[in-house]
Amino acid sequence: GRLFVNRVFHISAEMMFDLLFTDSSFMRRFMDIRKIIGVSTSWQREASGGMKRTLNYTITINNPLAGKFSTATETQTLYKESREGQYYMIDSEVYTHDVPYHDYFYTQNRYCIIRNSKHKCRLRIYTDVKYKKQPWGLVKSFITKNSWSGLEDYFRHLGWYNAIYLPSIFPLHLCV
Ligand code: YK8
Repeated sequence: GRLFVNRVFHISAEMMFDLLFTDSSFMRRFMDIRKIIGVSTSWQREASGGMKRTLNYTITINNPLAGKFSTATETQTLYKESREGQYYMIDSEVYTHDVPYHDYFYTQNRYCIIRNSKHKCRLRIYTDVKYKKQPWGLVKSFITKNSWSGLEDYFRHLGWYNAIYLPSIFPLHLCV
């Protein structure tokens, strides 16, 4: 996997969670710009003690090897070890249904939000491309390469948009 974001932001951990994982105006505007259109369910408590929500959306793709759009399903799990205002760990699995070889792979993103002080938190986003069935070696490297480039673009944009949208949360430092 890869660590795409590892930064300190000048907002509380709780606010970072709200920005990224609720139907916030931040996320709505970001998805507008990325041309991601969809619906999400609200967080539901699980028997295991964690929380879950599902997002269904259509993404606009600018990879010439794929179609212009794909539907996607994202399942987010907020771990029960999370502590409000202190520490949040969210795993998200993203299935893109209409891209070549879509039945072979999905993407797993892990978001960690860690409180630094009252008005500071660290955001870490770790991503991995997972295989449901083992493709031919060449196909596998093709999928991996194309997924990384799309993901890198998305998360770089998310980090920058975050900084621009709220100047007060400009990243204090970048330490990847
Ligand atoms: C979520 C991973 C792969 C996919 C894409 C697939 C091309 C396949 C090409 C063939 C287009 C918002 C991505 C990047 C689309 C966007 C997905 C996003 C960014 C020839 C092999 C959507 C996070 C996320 C996870 C997976 C990303 C897809 O919040 O390259």
